[in-house]
Amino acid sequence: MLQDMLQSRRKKLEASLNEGETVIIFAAEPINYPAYFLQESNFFYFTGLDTPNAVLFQIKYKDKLESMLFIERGIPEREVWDGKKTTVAEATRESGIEKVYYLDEFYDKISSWLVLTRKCWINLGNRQLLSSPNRAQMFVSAMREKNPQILYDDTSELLRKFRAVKDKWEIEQIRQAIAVTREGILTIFSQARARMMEFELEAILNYEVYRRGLRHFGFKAIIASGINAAILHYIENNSKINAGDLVLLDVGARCNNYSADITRTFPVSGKFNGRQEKIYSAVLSVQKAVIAMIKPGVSLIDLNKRTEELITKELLDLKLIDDEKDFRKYYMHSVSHHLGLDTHDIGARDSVLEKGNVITVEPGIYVPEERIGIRIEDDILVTARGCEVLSASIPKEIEDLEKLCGIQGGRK
Ligand SMILES: [Mn+2]
Repeated sequence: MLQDMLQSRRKKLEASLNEGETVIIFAAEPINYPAYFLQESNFFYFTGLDTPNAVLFQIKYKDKLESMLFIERGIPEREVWDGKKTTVAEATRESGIEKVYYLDEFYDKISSWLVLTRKCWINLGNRQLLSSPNRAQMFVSAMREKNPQILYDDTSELLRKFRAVKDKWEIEQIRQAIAVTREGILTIFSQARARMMEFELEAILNYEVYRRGLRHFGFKAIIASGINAAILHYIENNSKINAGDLVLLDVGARCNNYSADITRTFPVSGKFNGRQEKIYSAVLSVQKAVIAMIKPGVSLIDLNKRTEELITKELLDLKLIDDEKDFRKYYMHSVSHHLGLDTHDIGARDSVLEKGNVITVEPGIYVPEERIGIRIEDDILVTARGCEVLSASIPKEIEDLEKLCGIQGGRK
């Protein structure tokens, strides 16, 4: 099924390119070898391959997309140490690309095509002032002299509209990532106790995800208890959880490079106190109201505006602010982003929703002076007439959380 999808993605690319336009995508380099390799998202999108250091070259010529894939040549003496490289046969079979060559043939094979190229889309990425250039940037510098007629642009501009609409296979991967993340969250709900360290909950999450066959996460888990939950990007996860604290989990396993992104906030002792319950209910009702708005034609800007209005009203009711203008003091971020190969997936911040988009909805209220930070985040698929909450089976109602979480009094 992935092979069919890869084929149809390349067909769509073929239809959208002008004659003589070229797309060059460099795969990721194995920087943290051997600990962790994460493929470059655009490369994965068109090849389905986790092969490091490869290059995908595509050009539209005579109305047809020519695709060529370049991979590292396996050297037997090295493979004794590093393991086998992807072979030409494997790369062809998995990607469906027939023309697979070795990297040392790259310039020979592409030079005659580059003469025909006016415009080249390439994954340049960002150039940091002091860092060394990446392979795409080095390639462009080298080609400027040989083929000065070529105009270069970053692939993200071109591929935004492709990747924002998920195909069936992609939605399946996100569902699977969510299903596995759910198991981790439910186990944390049942095993978390006061006086545990936050990183113990991270260990539970890791174990539950690993043992279901997923090895990676979309991002470093945020496991934040009490006042730490009011620090938006708290990733230290190294505090002791106090009895009575709320614990915020912002977590997401990755399945075939597609990420889940879920936030739940729960009472470690198994019961919300009055104030926690009030603030939690406020966040939950805002979240539900915003999710109810989602359908094709609504923009992320609409969702943000509505969230701000609703949160402002809640903050006034909670007596946290007296002046509407002050809502930013307790709600500092935006409510939604696209989700996919990247946790913050490409897809413009002002994009108008269409069928097949997958986005998050994640309002929060953060009150450090009361040691409370609450965020609730679900992953949502935009459907023809509305939406489907992909993470709907992960509990977030107060009575469900109180049933599932903790035993009062802490660990024996
Ligand atoms: Mn998110």
